[in-house]
Amino acid sequence: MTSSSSPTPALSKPEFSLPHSQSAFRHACRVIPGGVNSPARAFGAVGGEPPFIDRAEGAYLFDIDGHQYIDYIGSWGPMILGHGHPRVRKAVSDALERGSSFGAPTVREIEIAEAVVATVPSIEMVRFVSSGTEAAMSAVRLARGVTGRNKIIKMAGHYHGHVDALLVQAGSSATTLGTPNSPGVTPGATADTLLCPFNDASAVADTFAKFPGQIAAVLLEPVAGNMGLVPPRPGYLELLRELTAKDGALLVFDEVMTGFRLSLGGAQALYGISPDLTVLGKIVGGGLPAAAYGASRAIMEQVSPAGPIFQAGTLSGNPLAMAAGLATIETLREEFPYTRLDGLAARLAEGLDRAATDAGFPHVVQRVGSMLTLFFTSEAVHHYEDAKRSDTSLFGQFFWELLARGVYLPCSQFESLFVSAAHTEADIDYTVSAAAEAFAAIRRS
Ligand code: KE4
Repeated sequence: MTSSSSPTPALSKPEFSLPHSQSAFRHACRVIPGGVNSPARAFGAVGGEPPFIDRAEGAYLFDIDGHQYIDYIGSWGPMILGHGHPRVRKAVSDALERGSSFGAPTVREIEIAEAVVATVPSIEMVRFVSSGTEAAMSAVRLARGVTGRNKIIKMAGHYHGHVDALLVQAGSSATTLGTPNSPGVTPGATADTLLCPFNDASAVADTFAKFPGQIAAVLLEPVAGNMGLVPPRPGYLELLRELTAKDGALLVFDEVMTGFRLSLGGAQALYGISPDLTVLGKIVGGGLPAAAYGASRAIMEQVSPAGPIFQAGTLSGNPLAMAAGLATIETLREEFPYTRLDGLAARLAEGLDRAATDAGFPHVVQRVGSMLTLFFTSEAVHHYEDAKRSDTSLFGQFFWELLARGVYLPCSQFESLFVSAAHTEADIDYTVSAAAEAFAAIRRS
């Protein structure tokens, strides 16, 4: 395929090879651990070596071997508007004309902070940082500082970045690569981390009963995306809200993935639950390095320099990232693509479900809004143990059969697909056709 406007690659699976990417990967491995700057990109779960991307536009990625792919990674969530949205591109280039980093405050930071306050229901004040990890780490410190308590409840299979205290049964690439509890994380760092299964409110209630008045926060992905897409059971989030309020612990929603994704106000708006603290990332930076954490004024005014709880960052509130994030949020507020995103993702989920059913592969498709996962397991996935029963070998085969047909899924069973506002029905229908072909090819092999 040549034009990025043409919606679909040829369905037939031409001899698919990645010679330039393979050469680049070998070179990368000589100077970068595993050849990548984040293990999620390493294809560890699906085997083989990753394509090296040359450029992206709209719903498409283009690799250095000339392949075009329909992109369902979307940079692992940020690219909800698609790649290279004109408004975002202009905002970043205009900002660049004025300089890339000052180490001093800018008006743009006020503008995006006000946009976040206006869109995320529970946030009255927000601090920007440079990654979701940094935002989650800062939120945990803030929760502990505000409550004067040490323990944190975390859900097995949830991922909050590579924070030492939270690398306990962590999801995403930690699970993919089999290192949910990383070497180098000391027992002391995780001594106050208490694990519960997701979607099991009685486990949380029992933990509170065991440690009354000692738990600073319950931290979770309100809709899990890092063990594959796992929605909260009906009433679960409400129970966590009650349990935390009753004990004086903070309810912390990690909305790095779900923020501005599942609705303009994120999962907390979708489910009508008001957390005490919210962690944001990905979309809030519009594809540039930015993340944030926010809460009530009373809580956030405890953060330095307003309060005693220290947190700092050289590139926090970076002008280019703020420009990209603000342009993205403003576009989402004005265009409100969520109904269309939901329709496209529903079409994809139904099509994948039909293709897997017709091919006779045990599977479950789980979706919330424009996030979804095709699990190769026969039972619904409610928590980490369910997710880990998936057939990751079959997922790897399916991944490569689709990649060879120009469809780029997230390269792990334990991730969520993302549909963007740049995807079209033609892209979705092509993906479903390619999935049917992929299943047929797997059956033949
Ligand atoms: P970062 O430090 O990667 O910006 O954010 C960490 C993080 C925190 N919280 C949630 C809910 C997240 O999903 C993430 C990061 N997500 C992964 C994808 N599942 C990022 C991909 C990667 O690690 O390269």
